[in-house]
Order: sequence, then structure tokens, then C-alpha cells
Amino acid sequence: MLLENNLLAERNRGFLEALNVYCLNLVSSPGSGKTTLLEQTIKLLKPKVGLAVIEGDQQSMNDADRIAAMEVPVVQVNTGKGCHLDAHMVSHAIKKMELIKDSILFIENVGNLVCPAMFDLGENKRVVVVSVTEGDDKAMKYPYMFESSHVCIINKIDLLPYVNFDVETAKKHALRINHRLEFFELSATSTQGMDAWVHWLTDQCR
Ligand SMILES: Nc1nc2c(ncn2[C@@H]2O[C@H](COP(=O)(O)OP(=O)(O)OP(=O)(O)O)[C@@H](O)[C@H]2O)c(=O)[nH]1
Ligand SMILES: [Mg+2]
Repeated sequence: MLLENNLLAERNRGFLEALNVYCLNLVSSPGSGKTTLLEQTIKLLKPKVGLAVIEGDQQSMNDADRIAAMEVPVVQVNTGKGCHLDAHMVSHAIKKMELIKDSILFIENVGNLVCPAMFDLGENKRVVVVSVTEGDDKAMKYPYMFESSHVCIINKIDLLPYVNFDVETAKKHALRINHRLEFFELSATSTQGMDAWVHWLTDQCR
């Protein structure tokens, strides 16, 4: 089953590469701010580059409605009892959405720090979002997600004065699992730190 997923993921990767679409897979526990981060990223990037989004949730159209409100093409995938997106679901979604050349495709995975780690979707980079309300020990407890990610966003830094979260400790744990991780510390609601993230994104798809 994983082998079949990985073969399909490679096909997705080829399909996207042919269109020069840069694809990011956003993973995190529920509520760490993936959709809010996407909304803010869209605000900053939409004038400069074509964007599209695939939303993964067990149920509801909530996140797709939020993205559609920003006039960005979006497909909602509901996984039902499933706890992650897989390459097959993404393959269907990308064929539905008429992606444009030289654009960025964001995939927001189902909120879950465990299962999505195992499933390559054909993305260029995997981005794990951790918010400061979750505790700074997540990388130790859910190592596979951090091991398989390229970027770690520490979100909700506006709440740091109110919670027991040490940014350096969180980074230290994550780097112990994956020393190549790149970090961004930001607040998707106050927009503090968003510039560095958007700058990195623009650089990546150049
Ligand atoms: N204070 C603060 N709240 C935030 C920030 N980012 C997101 N939130 C809030 O966190 C809650 C969850 O945000 P979402 O963007 O829906 O989180 P999500 O990761 O997409 O959630 P799921 O799709 O359910 O996994 C909302 O109430 C957001 O307003 C932030 O940087 N600071
Ligand atoms: Mg969401």
C-alpha cells in the first residue's frame, strides 16, 4: 500500500514538474494555524504568483470556503474516517483544478502529527507547523513528522508571553531529529515574521 502510494506520488511530482508548479505539503496537529497561515500567505503572494490549494479534512468544507473567499482555486478533499491525505487523493484533486504554469500549490493535510508523515504526496517540500500552545516537546514525541519535513514553522509567537514554550528548546529537539530543518518563527494572525517565510517561498520557486 505504501509502495503504491510512493509510485503515485512520483507521478504527481512529474505532473507538477511538467507545469513548473512548486508544491508544499503543510502538516501539523489540528488547529496549529495551517489555514490561517495560508490565508496570510495568499494575501502577500497572490499579486505576484499563481496559487492553488488542496484542503484535506475528515469532514466539512470550512477550510476550502476560507480559501475560496480569497479567490484562489481550491479543492476540498474529505477523507471520512481516514486520518491523512494520500497520493491517490491528490492525483484526483490536481486533475480537477486546472493548475496554471509557474504557480504554487499548497496542500493542507489533515490535522494529525502521526499518519501524514508516512505518505508522500508528490510535494517538493514538507512544512510542519507547530504552534506555541502545543508544548516545545513535539519533535521528541512525533519524530517521523519532523524527520520527513524540510521546514518547521513555529506559529502563534504572539502568544509566547502567555505560555510555557521555549523556542530554543523546541528547535533543539527538532534539530536532534532532523539537522537539516529550516525554521520560521511567526504569527499568522499578527503577521510578525511572515515576510521571511514569504521571501523564502518566492526564492524557492524561482
Ligand atoms: N493567537 C494566534 N492565533 C492563531 C494564529 N494562527 C492561527 N490562530 C488561531 O488558531 C485557530 C486555528 O487556526 P486554523 O488556521 O484553523 O488551524 P488549522 O491548522 O488550519 O486547523 P485544522 O485545519 O483544523 O487542522 C484559529 O482560531 C486561528 O485564529 C496565530 O499566529 N496566533
Ligand atoms: Mg485548517
